[in-house]
Amino acid sequence: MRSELYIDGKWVKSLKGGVCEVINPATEEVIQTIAAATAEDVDIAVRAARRAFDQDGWPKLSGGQRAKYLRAIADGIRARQAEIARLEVIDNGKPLPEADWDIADAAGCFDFYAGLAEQLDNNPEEVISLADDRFVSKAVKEPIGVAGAIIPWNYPLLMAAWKVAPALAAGCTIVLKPAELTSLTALELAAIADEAGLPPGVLNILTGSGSIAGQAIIDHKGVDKLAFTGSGPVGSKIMAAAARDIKRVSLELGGKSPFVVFEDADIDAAVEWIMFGIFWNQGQVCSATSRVLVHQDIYERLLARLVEETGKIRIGNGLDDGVLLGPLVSKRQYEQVVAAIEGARKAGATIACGGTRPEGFDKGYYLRPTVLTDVPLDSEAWVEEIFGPVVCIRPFESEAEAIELANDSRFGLAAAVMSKDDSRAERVAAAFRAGIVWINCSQPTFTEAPWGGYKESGIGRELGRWGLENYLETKQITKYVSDKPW
Ligand code: TXE
Repeated sequence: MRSELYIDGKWVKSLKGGVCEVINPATEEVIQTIAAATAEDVDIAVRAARRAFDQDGWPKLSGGQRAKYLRAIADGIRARQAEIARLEVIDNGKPLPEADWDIADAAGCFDFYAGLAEQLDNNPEEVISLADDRFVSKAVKEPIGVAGAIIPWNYPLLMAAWKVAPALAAGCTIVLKPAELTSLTALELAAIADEAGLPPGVLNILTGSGSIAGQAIIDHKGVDKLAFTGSGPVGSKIMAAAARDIKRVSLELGGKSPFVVFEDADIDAAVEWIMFGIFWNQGQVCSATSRVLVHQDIYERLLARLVEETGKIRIGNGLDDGVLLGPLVSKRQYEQVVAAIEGARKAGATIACGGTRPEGFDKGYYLRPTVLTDVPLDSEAWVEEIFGPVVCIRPFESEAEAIELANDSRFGLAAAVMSKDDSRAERVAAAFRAGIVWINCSQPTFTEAPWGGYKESGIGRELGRWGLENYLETKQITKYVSDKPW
């Protein structure tokens, strides 16, 4: 396990020597201490990233040359997949098969952006047709510069990949801060990039707190672009910091995503997707479909099946075979989710199942998966992101009512609809005010497809070619080609 900062191609201690503790959420034991970077460490890292961008030639490499590094990183992740997946489990708590999937997906993300880096070589400029033929004009894409990226704890390595892979593919250099709760696999990523021979300064990974290391990154004048995934309040701070220096900014924030199930849907399939949509990763998923709206004709039957199936979910240490639900990531997150359930109960909601610690666990931040009914529409439980294994479910009468309830949110990250009537499903999908819409499923995520939210769920899109655009500027080059004097 690594514990130092990775700056300018070297492993170094924080200048002030501070550390943070890493706690295994399944056992509550401290498993490691990691360096806590300060503003001085961040300054050294940003200067290294600047030098790598401005002088050492990373953006001048062809896309194909950068792709070779990205593919080497993908191979490096895959070569150590099993070991990194276990590290993710002891750091974050998620079940091992989920961690294994995340790590494979992170490797796939590097391969995907290697492909897009290569395409930059084939299609570097776009000729623009002008009404005035005395000029010819073209648009070229160039990397923005130094990216400062800050990521959360729910998908530690995958979120690092979503930022690092497109930034490097575009020709940017990057300073990344993982969440203080879950930094171990990001440090392994640094080690893998180092083994892949990535030039010094191109990728810098600094562990530490949000208020010190994170704040220093977002405030640094040497950073040209901020990329963030995390909570809304911190997203606002990041946008305010970006506004001061007109930094480019992309934000992926929270959600309270709806899942609309019509009366013609298969109940068993719907229950499976509902559970996947809210219990995967202990519900600590920005796109979790945490508000389920079910047509009144099947509501009671579906609810009964959901409660029955939820009761069968095996809870335990993510490293144990057959476990489907691990502990929440931290004591704070556990307490926050428990408080949200208690708040819902006080507001008049009924706890159909869950809501308490499972029996037999005296250590670890475990919580039974929870289904809430009769949740008032103006209560916090219905309106705010809970970020835990807690779903609110209510009946609706008509398509119009379902759409209205679904869109009645300040968030707009994701939304799902289930119906055998394809034209109805497409109609509802079109009516959702959300950046990601699933029909007859919930949560599948593809590196090739755009990811991001409407409204307070964020700005910009990650993944796919949109993710690369996040790290590119567009330059207009116009030439006067007429023989006649101007
Ligand atoms: O997030 P924070 P927290 C939501 C979810 C959760 C809540 C709180 O509802 O319950 O946020 O989680 C860094 N300058 N999501 O407190 O604080 C911090 O160090 C710069 C949804 O853990 O937003 C970490 O690296 N950086 C979300 C990152 O921001 C700062 C996933 C995220 O932490 C900073 C996680 C500052 N001033 C939580 N303060 C999603 N969209 O998936 C903190 N950070």
